[in-house]
Amino acid sequence: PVAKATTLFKKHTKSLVWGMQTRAVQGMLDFDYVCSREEPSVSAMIYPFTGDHKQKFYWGHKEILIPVFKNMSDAMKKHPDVDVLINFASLRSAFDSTMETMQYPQIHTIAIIAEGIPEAHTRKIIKAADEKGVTIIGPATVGGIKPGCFKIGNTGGMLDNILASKLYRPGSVAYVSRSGGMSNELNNIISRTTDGVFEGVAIGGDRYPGSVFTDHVLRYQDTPGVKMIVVLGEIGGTEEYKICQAIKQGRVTKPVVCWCIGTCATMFTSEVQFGHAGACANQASETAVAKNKALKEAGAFVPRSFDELGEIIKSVFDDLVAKGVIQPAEEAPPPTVPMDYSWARELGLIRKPASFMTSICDERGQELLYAGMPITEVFKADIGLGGTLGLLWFQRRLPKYACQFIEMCLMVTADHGPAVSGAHNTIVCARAGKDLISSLTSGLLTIGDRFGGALDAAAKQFSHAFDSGMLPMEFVNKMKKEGKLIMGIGHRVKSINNPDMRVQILKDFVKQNFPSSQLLDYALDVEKITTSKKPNLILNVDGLIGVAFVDLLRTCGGFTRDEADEFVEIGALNGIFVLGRSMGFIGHYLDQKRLKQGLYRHPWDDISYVLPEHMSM
Ligand code: Q5B
Repeated sequence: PVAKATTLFKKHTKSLVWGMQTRAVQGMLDFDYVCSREEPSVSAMIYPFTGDHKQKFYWGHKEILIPVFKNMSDAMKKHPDVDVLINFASLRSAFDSTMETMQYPQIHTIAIIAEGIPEAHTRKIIKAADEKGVTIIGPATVGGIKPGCFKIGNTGGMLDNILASKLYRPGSVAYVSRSGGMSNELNNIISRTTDGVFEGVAIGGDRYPGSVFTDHVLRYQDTPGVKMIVVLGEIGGTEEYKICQAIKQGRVTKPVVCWCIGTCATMFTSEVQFGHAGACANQASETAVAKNKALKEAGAFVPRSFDELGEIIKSVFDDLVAKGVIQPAEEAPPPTVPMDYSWARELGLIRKPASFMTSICDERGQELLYAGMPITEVFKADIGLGGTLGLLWFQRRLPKYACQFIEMCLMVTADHGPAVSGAHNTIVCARAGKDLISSLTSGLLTIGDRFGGALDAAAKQFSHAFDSGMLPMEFVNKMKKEGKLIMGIGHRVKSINNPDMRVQILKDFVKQNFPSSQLLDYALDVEKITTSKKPNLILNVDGLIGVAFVDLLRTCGGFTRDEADEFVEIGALNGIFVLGRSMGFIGHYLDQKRLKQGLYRHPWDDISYVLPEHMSM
């Protein structure tokens, strides 16, 4: 087998990250920055599921781009200085990607994060790694950290934790543990009791970790900067006995503080399987109690319980300081890294006025809310399309008759044939080969004062005349005098002789169901006058909906007068025609496509060409 490196991470170590773990990469970059590294420790990411591209990250206050490669070979070729790979692949692909990584001799350390990799696969990885001289950290680990140099993925937690445990600069204590969570605890204990962590590795909780306690303890023994070693072992396996042996044989001479977790297992009458796959004593020698005893006998510093671990670490450290082995360095403050906006907000440290305000719909929670009403309730209460529109347009739970009226309005305005302006435009657009949305909007854009868009103006004109006490005749005369058309009056084809049944249906409903129809009655009186002049000057569908809606808003009990007026003012009522007629326009679009109608060209004989005579100058 090829010899493995003693030093896994240096101040200039560069890595590749396998997997789209942008948060972990940002965490590594922030760590690099507080460590005053000159360059980011992540050179590139590998993600086989997208094409080559770049991802944006922060380097301190600056934004930088890190390349993402689809193929590992491209990443390796472009970044020959990389010697570490952090493998975030899932348990299904971790084996293949790790084996692939080992084909590149530039890589000497691989951290495998995934849990649940089959033991047979891990053993193959270990065999290949031994042959190629690659150090494996993991699987089933958070990784490791070397203050001032390198952090594997999410090790050490968030930046505030890294700062609190002073992981931005090296101390004299190196540790190795199985658990990633407990390595955080060690970072904390060591930072409080000594000059800090030199390096820490969590080898992972599997029965067959890629590297074992002694691999790291021996590395630490051979690393001059490490002055004392902490090992946090646990129940299960016999690895800790190899440390005993190394101490007894004089291979390890630096003080070793060691504690095996899981001493409580002896209190159970049956065998206990702890959280890690390997944390189970299959024989007496694998118990934490037996291993702690052996370590103590071998000369390691072993506390009486985990609670005492910090005290023992401190006393060993103080002794080394007293002997002059350790000269604690002067503290220098780390560079500041700006806090992420979302995190600062979560901590309540900052506030910012929102750029957007909304009061109709909230999709953030477990359930979608329409004006405060959960979507399940919308269906339970069976409020229908009219009720839903009431919630989203008027933010009110409208009475049943109002919901019904809205639905009827949508139904009667849904279509009025292919000849009307909007449908015509939709058809011409569809026949020009355009898509549904273009064809629909081309139809919608014709809606205005003359066609389908007279609802709001009718509501305003009639209510203004009515509210100011004008008699219907006075209103008609005033409009005539001012040369203005009465909105909601008149129709191209409908007249008193050819009544519009849509208007009749809505009129009957209003009369039977609305608490009051004052404005409708007023409009009908106006209609009597206008139709006496010309039979087609009827109260048309726009006019009827316009005035009836004013009656509804004013008398249904859900709105103040100001609110009712505001809805008319801001153009809510034309929305009814727009929404209803969209159904018809879409129908016309689909119809034209289904009928495979070709490009429309208006016939010449239907166009009167009235150009001016050519005059020579
Ligand atoms: N005169 C609708 O005009 C139309 C008058 C009036 C006083 C009036 C016209 C108008 C107001 C806007 C309105 C919605 C353009 C209509 C709709 C949806 C639709 C459509 C469909 C569907 C029709 C002839 C004479 C003139 C005019 C006078 C006309 N309107 N006087 N107030 N409102 N109305 N729009 O037939 O003395 O001869 O010069 O603008 O409510 O769009 O199905 O087609 O569902 O799709 O072309 O129902 O009324 O009449 O303009 O030639 O006028 O009547 O001043 O008098 P016409 P014009 P004079 S519903």
